[in-house]
Amino acid sequence: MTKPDLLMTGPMMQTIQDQLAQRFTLHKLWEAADKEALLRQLAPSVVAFASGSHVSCDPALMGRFPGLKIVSSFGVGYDHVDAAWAGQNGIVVTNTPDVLNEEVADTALGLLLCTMRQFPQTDRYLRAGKWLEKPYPLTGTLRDRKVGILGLGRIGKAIARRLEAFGLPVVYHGRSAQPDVAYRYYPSLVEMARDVNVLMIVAPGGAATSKIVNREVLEALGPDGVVINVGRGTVIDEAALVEALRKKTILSAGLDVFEDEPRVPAELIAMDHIVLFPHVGSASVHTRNAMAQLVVDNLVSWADGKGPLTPVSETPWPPTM
Ligand code: NAP
Ligand code: 8YV
Repeated sequence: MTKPDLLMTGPMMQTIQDQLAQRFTLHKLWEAADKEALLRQLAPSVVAFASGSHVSCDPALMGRFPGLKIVSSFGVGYDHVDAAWAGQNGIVVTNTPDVLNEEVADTALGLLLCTMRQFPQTDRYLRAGKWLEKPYPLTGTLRDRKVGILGLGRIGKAIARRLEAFGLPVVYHGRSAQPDVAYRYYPSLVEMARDVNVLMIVAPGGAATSKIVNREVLEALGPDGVVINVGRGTVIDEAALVEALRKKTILSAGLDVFEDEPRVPAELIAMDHIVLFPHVGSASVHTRNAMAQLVVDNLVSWADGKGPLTPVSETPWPPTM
């Protein structure tokens, strides 16, 4: 039996490559000396993509493959894939939801604790021999904090459960209230920011959320306010955040995601009162393996005629159109 042609748009975990090579004829775009020639050669035959966030799956790329039927993307966020266009063109897009909820929620709480209690800075202080001179200065605290979650979805709820265990009140903002959720809902992000002193961002990227955490929201958060972002860098107006941190109109920030990764603004890197992680929310061996398996399982289930396992909302399965 001939194997269907699959294009891998950029390097992916070895286990994904090994498993997919058993079921598909795997073409690795990043290894091609002449990428344009490979794209031209494969245009008539490719039916599937496996994709990370390194290459944008836009209409210009997907549109070159008239037989393309599925894009299996690594990660729960899929802002690098034009899923609306895919849906309109009979292509199903899959992501890797749920298997990373607890890991990313752990990271969010770790980042919040590091930011409030300055743990990375205390480590640097000890290693620099400064403890021999005097104790580390007293820090801020999680006590008396109220957390507003922007994006109370799968990961947001896992974060909220942890915050409850820490004894912190939780409220949330999204496009709509969730009837089965007991936390207070704010239809207005600015109003929520005014009522909390931690803004926990775990909303997706893309046009609808671009820079929604803007100067007005940061001003509403106020001088005791802390921003934690494990969603997408594009959700924050990064220039406004830098200005707020520089002018101390907010207290601090803990950031796992940035507007133009892996480039991080020099102004942020120079600030010692904030905490920066290199997008490690889901980055444990355990969780990355689970995500990898879901990328493979989606493609294999689809190729077996059983349908994709986790299609995104823009491309429901079976297709409705
Ligand atoms: P999810 O279950 O779809 O939750 C997303 C939440 O965002 C929903 O509650 C949704 O509420 C809200 N939302 C969506 N669009 C919005 C908008 N325009 N304005 C305000 N709220 C909006 O997704 P998830 O699985 O929790 O993942 C969330 C995001 O986390 C991912 O998309 C990804 O960007 C990020 N992430 C980051 C890492 C990392 O390593 N740092 C790892 C995994 C995921 P409504 O529908 O009510 O608006
Ligand atoms: C991954 C993520 O680090 O799932 C997501 O949306 O942001 C992370 O889990 C990312 O997808 C890997 O590129």
